Amino acid sequence: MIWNSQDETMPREELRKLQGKRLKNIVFNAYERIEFYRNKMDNIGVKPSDIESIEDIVKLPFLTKDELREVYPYGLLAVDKKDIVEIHTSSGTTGKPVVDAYTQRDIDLWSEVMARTLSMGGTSRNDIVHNAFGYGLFTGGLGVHYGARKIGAVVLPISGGNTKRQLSVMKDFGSSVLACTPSYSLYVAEAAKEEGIDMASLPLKAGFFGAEPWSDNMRAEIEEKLNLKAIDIYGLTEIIGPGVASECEFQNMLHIYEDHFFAEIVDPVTGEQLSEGKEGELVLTTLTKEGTPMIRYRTRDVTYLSTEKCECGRSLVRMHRLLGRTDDMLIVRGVNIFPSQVEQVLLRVDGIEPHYEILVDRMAQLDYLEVRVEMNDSLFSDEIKYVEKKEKEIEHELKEELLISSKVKLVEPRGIGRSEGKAKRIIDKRKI
Ligand code: DLL
Repeated sequence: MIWNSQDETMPREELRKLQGKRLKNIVFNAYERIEFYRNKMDNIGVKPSDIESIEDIVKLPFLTKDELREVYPYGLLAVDKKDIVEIHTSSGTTGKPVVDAYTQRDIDLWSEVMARTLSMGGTSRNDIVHNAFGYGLFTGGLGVHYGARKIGAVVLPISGGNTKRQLSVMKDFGSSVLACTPSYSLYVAEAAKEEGIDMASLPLKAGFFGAEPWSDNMRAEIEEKLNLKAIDIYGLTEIIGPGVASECEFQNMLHIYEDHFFAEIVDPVTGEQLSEGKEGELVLTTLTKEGTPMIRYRTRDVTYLSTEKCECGRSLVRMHRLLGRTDDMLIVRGVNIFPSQVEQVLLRVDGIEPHYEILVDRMAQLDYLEVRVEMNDSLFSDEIKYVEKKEKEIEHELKEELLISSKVKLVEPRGIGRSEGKAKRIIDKRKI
């Protein structure tokens, strides 16, 4: 189901022209109204008049998360404070939070791109959207809320937490669409099992999951346990929140709403723009946002792009589901490791649940890597020698994938803490 056929299927040449026009406009405004951007452009001798088309974007300087922190909280406002109607921030666990300040038109844009997103999984005004993303400064809750309202569906603004209540609300009101983090959806399925509720008896048909890394194997598990079609949705606070990109019903890479958010892939070290299909860091530019425009923002998310035509008929470029982050890459004994690689391996193994933690420490000058994974009930009730055999088997599989050895510890069912929001998977004790 295509929400906005005209914009989502626009011929690519026309789209490039529109992007160029919008870029020119946003750069002009940012230069005029935001001292921070003016200084950055002056420093490298670029003027707004140097920007004629979307190809000229490479002339502009990058914007990094550290710079956003320097201008916290209001340094990137392009409008008067009185024109701002809502503010969201990231959780800021690693420093000052990043800020997104929206004008009414930005909220309208957010509603539009989220209506597109929810439509991709077939949401219509006949649906009941069970929104278990957190409401608050985090963008997940309100982003999905605005999209569902725009479509005219019913929203259940339940937010995260209180999992038993989630289940009774789902049952009583007949939730047909679920939105939450992928890890929380599995937690809900697990709670349903404990409560003796058969998920297949509920009317859920689609789920929109994002805000944290997950994999195709995890998708298969979610689809099976929750009996729904699982759609990957991507976004970040700095750009707008969720509603930057989403999979369509073909579940084959995420369409970026590039009439509003221009995407580039760059080499994370040299910053050089990479061609289609090459893996690198995603850089995003907001082409229409008024409150806090972002120009060439380095997301630190790693992916690649494809303009190959999708079966759904949209002409929008697609990005592969995230392959990792330039900053959550762990370097253990000199080898680069992404948590997604560990997850891929774990999801292939029987007898365990997809709840895990990766612990890195340094012992006697040597990096030590430990992966803790939960057993399922049946492995847990097996003899200890089977458990040990399983640990060895996973250690072997991990070594094949990561090329370094690790210690695997199987823990009891529900032995790993659950999160109602984003799961925290890495404990790196070396930094403390
Ligand atoms: O997580 C926005 C969001 C809410 C997206 C709800 C999807 C659904 P932040 O808290 O600013 O915003 O975190 C953004 O989360 O740079 C990615 O590293 C990661 N992320 C977001 N979506 C996905 C996804 C929201 N589908 C950061 N897959 C991003 C993997 C994701 N990682």
